[in-house]
Amino acid sequence: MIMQAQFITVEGGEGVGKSSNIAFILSYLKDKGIDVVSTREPGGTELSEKIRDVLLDAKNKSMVSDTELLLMFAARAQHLAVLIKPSLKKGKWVLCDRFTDATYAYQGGGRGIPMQRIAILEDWVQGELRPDLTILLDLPVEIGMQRASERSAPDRIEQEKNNFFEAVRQSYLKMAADSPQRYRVIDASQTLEQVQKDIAAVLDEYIQ
Ligand code: Z5A
Repeated sequence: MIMQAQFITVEGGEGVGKSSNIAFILSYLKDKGIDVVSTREPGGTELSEKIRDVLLDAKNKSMVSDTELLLMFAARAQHLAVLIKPSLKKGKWVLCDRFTDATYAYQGGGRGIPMQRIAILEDWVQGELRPDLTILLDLPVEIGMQRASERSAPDRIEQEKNNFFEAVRQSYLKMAADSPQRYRVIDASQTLEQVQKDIAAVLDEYIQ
C-alpha cells in the first residue's frame, strides 16, 4: 500500500464522465481506508470558485486567450495555497477534477497559446508539484458533446466548435503518450459500469 499522500487528477474533454467517475473514485478510495479530499479546477476554494464563474460566464465573450490563461493560473495559485498543498502536507490524498493538463489541452491545444508559456506559469505557480497519477477519460468529441448537451446550457468554453475540442483531445492523447508513467487512458465510450471497472483496476494496481 502506498503510504505517502498522492495527488490524483482526472482529465478529459466535454462530457467524458469526469463528474460521474470522480464520485466513484472518491468512494473507492475511502472504502480502502484512504483519507481523500475531492476538489476541482477551475475552483476548489471560495476565491477560485469566483474566478471560475468569471471564466465560464457565457456573457464574457470579449475575454482574450491570455486573460483566460492567467485567470486559470490565478485560480490555481489560490487552490494550491489554500487546499491542495495543506491537504497533501497533512497526509490526505487529493483527487482533482482537472488540473494543469487541462490548461495545456484547452489554452495550449485549443486556443493555440505556445506550450512553453504555459510551462513557465506551471513552474512559477506549482514549483515542483505535479500530479502523481492522471486518469484520462478519452472519448470521441461528437459523443462527448452529445452527452454534455443533454445536461445543461453550454458555458463560455463549451460554446467552442468541434475542431477546438478535437485539438483538446489530441493534446491530451499526446501528453498521455509522452508521460506513460503518470497517465492511464480509459476508453470512456464504454458503459459507465465498464469504465468504472477499468478505473478500479488502475487504482488497485496503483494502491498495491
Ligand atoms: N478548463 C480550461 O480551459 N483550462 C483549465 O486549466 C481548466 C479547465 C482547469 C470547466 O471544466 C471548463 O474549464 C472546461 C475546461 C475548462 N470547459 N469546457 N468546456 P469542468 O470540468 O467543470 O466542465 P466540463 O468539462 O464541461 O465537464 P462536464 O461537461 O461537466 O463533463 P463531465 O463531468 O466529464 O461529464 P459528466 O457530467 O460526468 O457526464 C456527462 C453526461 O454523460 C451525464 O449525463 C452522465 O450521466 C453521462 N455519462 C457519463 N458517463 C457515461 C457513460 N460511460 N455512458 C453513457 N453516459 C455517460
